[in-house]
Amino acid sequence: MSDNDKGGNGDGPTIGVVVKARPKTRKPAMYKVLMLNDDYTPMEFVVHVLERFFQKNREEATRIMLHVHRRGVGVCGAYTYEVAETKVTQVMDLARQNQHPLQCTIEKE
Ligand code: TYC
Repeated sequence: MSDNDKGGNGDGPTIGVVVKARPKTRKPAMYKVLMLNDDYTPMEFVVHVLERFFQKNREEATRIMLHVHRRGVGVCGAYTYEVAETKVTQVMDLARQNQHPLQCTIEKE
């Protein structure tokens, strides 16, 4: 008897289907919200945005703002798509209301 017909009924090999165990809940894809540097938006406005929309304390908000100021781009946080999209809209709306050119964008993790 070969390995493929153990437990068969004699009419041929017993075919096994390999099923990969997979939990029902899958981790959602995460998206980074990136902040971009510009020459005009005041540093304190960027810190305010990071505190208000990204739940950063003053120290962390200042660290991220300075990183963006020096490097050109930085990560504000990572969220599910809808949350990330909402944060981008909130930041851009507040920036526009205050006539600052601040830009942010989304990148899939
Ligand atoms: N570069 C700006 C300035 O010198 C500050 C700034 C930081 C602007 C981060 C945007 O995402 C930004 N006033």
